[in-house]
Amino acid sequence: MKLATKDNSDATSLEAVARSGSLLRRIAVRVPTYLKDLRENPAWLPMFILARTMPGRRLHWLGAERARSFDSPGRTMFDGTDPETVVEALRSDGLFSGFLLPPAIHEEIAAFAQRTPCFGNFDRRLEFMPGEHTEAERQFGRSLLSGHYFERILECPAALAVQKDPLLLDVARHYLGGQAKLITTRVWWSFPTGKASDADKNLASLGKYHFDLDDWRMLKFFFYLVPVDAGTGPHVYVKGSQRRRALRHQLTLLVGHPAEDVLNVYGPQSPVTLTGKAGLGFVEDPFGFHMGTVPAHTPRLMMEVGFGVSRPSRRRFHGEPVIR
Ligand SMILES: O=C(O)CCC(=O)C(=O)O
Repeated sequence: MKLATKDNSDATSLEAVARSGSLLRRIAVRVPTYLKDLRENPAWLPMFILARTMPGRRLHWLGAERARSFDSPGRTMFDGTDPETVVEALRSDGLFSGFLLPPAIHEEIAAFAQRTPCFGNFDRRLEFMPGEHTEAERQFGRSLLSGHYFERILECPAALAVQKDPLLLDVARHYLGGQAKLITTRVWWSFPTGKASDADKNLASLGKYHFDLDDWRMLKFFFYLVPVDAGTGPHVYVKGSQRRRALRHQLTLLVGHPAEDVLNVYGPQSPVTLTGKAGLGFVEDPFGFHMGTVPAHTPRLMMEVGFGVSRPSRRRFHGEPVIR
């Protein structure tokens, strides 16, 4: 019994050493990128250090501009969505789900995506037609977990119409403060693939709870462009984790945390798995824990429109058009 305890504790300490080794490795590989961020924009450093803490975030709010009152934001495609209700849900849960893209809009973006080559795993050398994913994996000799359109999506008028919809900016200004601005627009596929490495999954933000630390405050609007069920890699958001933040998730160097750790803190009921028909939209505060999941059987096509409050760092984004 004693031996068993010793064996267990040896195993536990070996595991702890391995974990700290991999933690150091994970931090070390990021150092060159951090230095690049710093050179590009010195204001990145205080954000990077302080925006993970609640006091730091509150401090930054002192410089926020007030948004104008909610009056009709202009012609929107989201008729019937009340921006005030959206902002209230964001404040309490970090998430609002229930936007609906008009069919003509999501069908046009999906048709554009079907006929346009995308880039696998954020790598411009891995260009393929989305309908030829299996052949492309064979041709490139590697798994292709994602397929991005990068700047090509700006050639799709329906995607531009979503990006420019005044309701999105209105919600962003009321949630993030008056200086909120559009930063990114991306459309991409997540593909079912049995062979993706952890590195590929991390790059694609799939399979691990994480929070985004690209700005002091951010909002991401997501829209499904195909029906998404449990097998299509639904997005998952941990409700309330943007607001009630455990100290160890503030004083942490890493943005990704194991599911067990996240659920222990925010509760097993806190994750919301977002499934729904093509056109479903939701908006989240990405400081809350969230992740995509790897599709089990059907590719997922999704659009993101992101807002922030600072000049975005080009490096932070994966090649999608950054709007300055
Ligand atoms: O693909 C997804 O659902 C996750 C995207 C994500 O985590 C992110 O944009 O930060």
